[in-house]
Amino acid sequence: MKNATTLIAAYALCASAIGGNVQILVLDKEGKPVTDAVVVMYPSTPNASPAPALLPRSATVLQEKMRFIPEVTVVATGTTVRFTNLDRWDHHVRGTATGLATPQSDAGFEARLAGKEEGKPASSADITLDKPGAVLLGCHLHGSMRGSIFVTDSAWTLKTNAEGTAQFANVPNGAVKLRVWHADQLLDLPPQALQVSASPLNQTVQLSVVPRRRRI
Ligand SMILES: [Cu+2]
Repeated sequence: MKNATTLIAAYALCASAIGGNVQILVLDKEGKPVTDAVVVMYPSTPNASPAPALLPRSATVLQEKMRFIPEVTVVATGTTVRFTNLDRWDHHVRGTATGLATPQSDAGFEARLAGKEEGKPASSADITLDKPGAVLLGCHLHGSMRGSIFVTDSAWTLKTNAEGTAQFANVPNGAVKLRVWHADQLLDLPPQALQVSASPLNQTVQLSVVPRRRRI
C-alpha cells in the first residue's frame, strides 16, 4: 500500500511537471505581426526552468555599419554582455535603464570603443547587467543608433520571431503571468493572466503603437 501511494505521488509530481505548449502572437496597433517584442512568462512554479534553456549564458552586441546587432538582446539578470565595435570609426555606447522594473533606477553604463584598425582585434567592453528591466542602447556620436537589452528575471523569456510569435514548450501547468515589452511601446502593457494546461494555448497580445521601421 505504501508503495502504491508513493507511486501515485510520484506520478502526480511528474504529471504536474509536464506542461503545455504556449504560443504568444504579438501584433501592432494595425494588426501586423511584431518582430523583436520581448515575451516574458512567470509560471506559478518559479523554480521550473525550461529545458533546453531559452537564455544565453553570455551575449555579444556588435556595432556594425552604424547599427547594434542584434537590435534587441534578451539576457538573464547578472549576465555579462560584450560590446564589440567592428566599424572603422569610434562608437560611444550608452545604456539607459528604463521600464517598470527600475523606474527610479540610475543604473546605466557608457563605453567608448575605438574604431577597428585593419589587422588588429576589434575593441570591446564587457558590461554586467545585474538589475532586471529594459536597457535602451544609444551612441553619443551617432544619434540614429538604437537598440535595447531586456534583462529578465524569468527563465521563460523569448523574443518574437519574424512571424511575430514566441513559442514556449512544456510550460508548467497552472497560472502564468504574461508580460510583453517592446522598445516603442512607451506605456507598458498591463500583464495578463494565463491558465496553462496540457492542451496548446495560443494567446494574442496587441501593442498600442506601430513600431517604427528599422532603417536599412
Ligand atoms: Cu556610434
